[in-house]
Amino acid sequence: MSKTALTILIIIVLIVVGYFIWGGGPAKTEEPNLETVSQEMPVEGSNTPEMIVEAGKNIQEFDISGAPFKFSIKEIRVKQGDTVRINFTNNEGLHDWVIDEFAAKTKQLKAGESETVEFVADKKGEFEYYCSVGTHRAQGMVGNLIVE
Ligand SMILES: [Cu+2]
Repeated sequence: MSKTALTILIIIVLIVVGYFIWGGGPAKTEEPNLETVSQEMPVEGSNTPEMIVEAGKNIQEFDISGAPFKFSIKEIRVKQGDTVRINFTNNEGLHDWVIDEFAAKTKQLKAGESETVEFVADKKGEFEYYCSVGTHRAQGMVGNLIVE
């Protein structure tokens, strides 16, 4: 091996060793401690909606089931302008889910059937939703939609 080749080899070894000592190795830069900002969602029992933002609209989704003669959720609360999506499931008997002021209603569903209705809560106030089958409404199969 010639002297030149040996010199080049030594230089290469020094460069490689130097790289590992000072340059390379695992990066030890301290990652900034990213504080996770946890947003507390208000808990309002079972009528807390699942909030979905979809194509620019705020969708408040509620799963409501019906049985003689009641709805599983007696009160739902949304903000004016929200899109309200009701996933209505009938557990027993024949029922529907109707809200006159927003012209939204499901078909009359048999036990085990489900239907989804969607509408925009474009006015503030308190509105009653109910089951339109027979005298169910008078028997207490009602609930309140509150638009704030
Ligand atoms: Cu009913």
